[in-house]
Amino acid sequence: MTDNADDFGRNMVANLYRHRGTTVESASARDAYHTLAVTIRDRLIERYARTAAAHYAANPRFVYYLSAEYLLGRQFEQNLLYTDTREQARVAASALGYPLDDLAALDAEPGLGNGGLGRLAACLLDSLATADIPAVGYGIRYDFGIFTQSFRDGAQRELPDDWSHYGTPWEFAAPDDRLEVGFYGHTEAYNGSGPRRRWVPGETVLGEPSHMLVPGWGTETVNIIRLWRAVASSDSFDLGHFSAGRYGDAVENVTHVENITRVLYPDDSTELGRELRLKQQYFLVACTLRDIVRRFRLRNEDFDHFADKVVIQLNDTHPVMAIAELMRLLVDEYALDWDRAWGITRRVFAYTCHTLLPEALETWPVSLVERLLPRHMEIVYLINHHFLADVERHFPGDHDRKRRMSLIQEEPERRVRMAHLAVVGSSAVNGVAELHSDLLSAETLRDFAQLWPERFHNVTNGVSSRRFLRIANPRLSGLLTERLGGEEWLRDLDLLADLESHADDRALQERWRDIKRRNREDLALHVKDATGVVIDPDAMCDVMIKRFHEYKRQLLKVLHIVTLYHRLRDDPAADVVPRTFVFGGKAAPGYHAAKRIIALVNGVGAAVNADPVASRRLRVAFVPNYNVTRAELIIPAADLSEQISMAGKEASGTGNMKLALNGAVTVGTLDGANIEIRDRVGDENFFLFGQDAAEAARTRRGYYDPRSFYERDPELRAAVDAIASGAFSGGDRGAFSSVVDSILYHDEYLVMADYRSYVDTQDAVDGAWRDADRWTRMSIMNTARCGFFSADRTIRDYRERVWHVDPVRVGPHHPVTAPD
Ligand code: RUG
Repeated sequence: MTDNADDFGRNMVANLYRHRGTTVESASARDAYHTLAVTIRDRLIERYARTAAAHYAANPRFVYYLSAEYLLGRQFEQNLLYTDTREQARVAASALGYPLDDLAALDAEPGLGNGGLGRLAACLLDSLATADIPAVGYGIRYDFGIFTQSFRDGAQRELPDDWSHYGTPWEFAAPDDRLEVGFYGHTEAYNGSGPRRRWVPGETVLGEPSHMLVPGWGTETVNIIRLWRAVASSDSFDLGHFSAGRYGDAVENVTHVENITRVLYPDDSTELGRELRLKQQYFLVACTLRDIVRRFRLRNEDFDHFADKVVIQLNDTHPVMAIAELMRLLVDEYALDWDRAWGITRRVFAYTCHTLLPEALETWPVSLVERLLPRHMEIVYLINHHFLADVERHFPGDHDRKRRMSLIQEEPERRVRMAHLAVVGSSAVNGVAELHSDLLSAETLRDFAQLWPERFHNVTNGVSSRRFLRIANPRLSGLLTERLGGEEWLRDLDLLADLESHADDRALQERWRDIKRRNREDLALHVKDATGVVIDPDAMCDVMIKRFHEYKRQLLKVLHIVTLYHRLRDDPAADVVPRTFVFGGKAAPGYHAAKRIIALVNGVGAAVNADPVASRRLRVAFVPNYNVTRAELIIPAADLSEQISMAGKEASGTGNMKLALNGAVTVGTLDGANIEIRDRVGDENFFLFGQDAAEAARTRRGYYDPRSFYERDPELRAAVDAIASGAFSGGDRGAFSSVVDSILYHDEYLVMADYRSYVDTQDAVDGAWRDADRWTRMSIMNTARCGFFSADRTIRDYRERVWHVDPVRVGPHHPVTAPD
């Protein structure tokens, strides 16, 4: 497709008529946005058609990535960049009377994800396409995604995130490809080619696919992400009830079905909520596997080649029922014998574990699985039977080991262990940072790593340099491109290392500082708009952006802020470096302890910001509704990156990588990928504090008395007492008593034990900040040495260690003839 401004403009006007049915004179901003997006999309669609044709011709092994969430971020800017049409789009937008940036701001961020897991999935899809790997991402098209966060009296409020209220130009629905998914019912024996069993579902719903395009950068490849939505068949609507005026009853069935894909991670604190979650997981898996088998059969017949053409990457435990579902398809529907089906299944799947928290390794009550998915329960039992026989062969008589490894937990309630099913049914298992993978093998999945050491790998996470540097931080990327002599670094992030030898260059340092300052100015405008808080763009921008969870220790950060506040209150001339503390993050709706911490951050922020003395140096801004769009604003402005989880708890982190790449210096524990960041940037460019994983584990195992730290450390005591006294809750002493009690008497995440080390390290941060040249050098070194954390490298690791797939290059003139 030719791409001069005239062609682009003509194409856009034609699209305005065709897609919006309106004219240039009367086009609203939304008409203009939509039309522009469609015009950009036209460039991608043509590449996608060529990609599909190339894939069809090559019949390669595909990576199918299964994930409950994708945090894609806005598509508009990215697609402009990946089609290289920014200038044409700018001209065309102004011909319709709108500045391009105003239209870009109308682009809605798809609410399909939640946190690091979902954003990682999006980064990996981007890098897969960039590496020309044939791949499809499969997920759920949630109506409302996670939730929109706002604050009322400092407390989190959750509102539905109606992200596709106006429709989205990036999505193609395919109602013709709907398929049926069963639930409940029973299984029965019957005579096919010999005695067989089959499932007779008690309820069926329709899964409707849509897809979005996933272009690669600097290549012709455009892959897709295919998303499933539950839709009710027309006979679900009860006209009889409706005619009788019982409107609620009339749509009850429709609602029941469509609730399956209403929200991401429905609250699972009730029986019904848990059932809905499992339903959702199976819905994704059932639709996806049918689609994968369909795609395989476009070019292949014999299932013995299935694993040569298919690798299915399970992103955490949410899609793990896929293992039982593939066995059901192969054995029950395609009549393969069990051993042959199992051999294929095991070769096809690979599993990424993203956690060390026992509560995040899902288990489902056997009674629930039996009721909702009766045939799958039988299949899980059979897999378990064969597996335990295998364990017995390797470890004869070791009953305790069999109990530990079984797919079924017996006590206190019989439950299916999804992580065990994932390991047993996969050819590869990986953790997401070195420490994490080591701890998985040594502790969480030790029995499995002893049985099958060859299955266990590490693949350290990575992030998209295109989104988090090039798009998010145009000033810094402009400088990098200029210094590195072109944009090749966007494909090979290791090239950033060339900056290292210029880290002391005065002119570079000046520009570096200027860019940070201007990014802080931009952030200040946004913060003022979003929170009303005025921040000083010269103050150090100290950033903690991540989900709220006790193990991540936002509470430790709060104690530090209160300590600085007290120092200034006690001595207005105290030597405290001006800082803006920027927070962003949501807490799960049912996670009350995390929600109290959110309220505390807001309470402390209100007190600090209102204090005439403290607010001259310190400001606290909690940006509501943290998402990819907000991340793209905050990260480029950050000077200090808070990565302060209790060591041994954070699997990897990816915000730590994005921040370091943008020149923020980390203050952190030896947890997750912080360790690898520190190894690369150097000890002198990283602020380390606190207990490491082994020490933390020892502290937790031994006699730990958090109160003794409180009693010994006057600053800590003052901070805790202030919280307990109601100083940050309008005098209400009860408001944060649960928070205070938890750290004084349990302190599961060693906030008290690490406080002194943290505060002293923060004093050292102040010292480094005062020496502007030293700080700038540290900042440059962080960017220069973090090329390893590119998601492109992560994809290379997956290819070599897990997937064994080859790229397929898409030519500029590939014939466009293939179905998909
Ligand atoms: O908490 C982890 C992060 O440490 C990690 O960086 C990210 C991507 O690997 O996944 C996060 N995660 C883990 N999100 N949900 C889970 C639950 O298993």
